[in-house]
Amino acid sequence: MFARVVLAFGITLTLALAACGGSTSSSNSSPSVSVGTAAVSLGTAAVMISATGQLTFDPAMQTAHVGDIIQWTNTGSVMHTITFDAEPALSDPSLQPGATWEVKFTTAGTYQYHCSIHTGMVGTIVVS
Ligand SMILES: [Cu+2]
Repeated sequence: MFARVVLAFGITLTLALAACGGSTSSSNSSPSVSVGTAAVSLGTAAVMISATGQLTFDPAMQTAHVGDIIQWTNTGSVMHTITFDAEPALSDPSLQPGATWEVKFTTAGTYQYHCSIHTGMVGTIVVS
């Protein structure tokens, strides 16, 4: 229970800081790492995944090809994150309801991710 309270406070603080900076969201960054790039918009999505109000990624297991734009949409009413286990720089720390986030992998591999807010909300992208 204590951990949940701390987590909620941390989210509130993050949102407040984003507002002070004149930025609507930390999602405005466009991180790029050796295996891929991420941004709010990279182009037309080839693969779509929903971050749902049922606290799932749908589909949880998704295949894609190198160079495909993968788009997550928050279709629920609570904030989620898209946090890559091994590539945290590609992550979206605050996917607001209705918002989207895109990632394009330039390297084949299996990329596991989760929502750092909701325990058990996990997904996998297999890029070939
Ligand atoms: Cu979530």
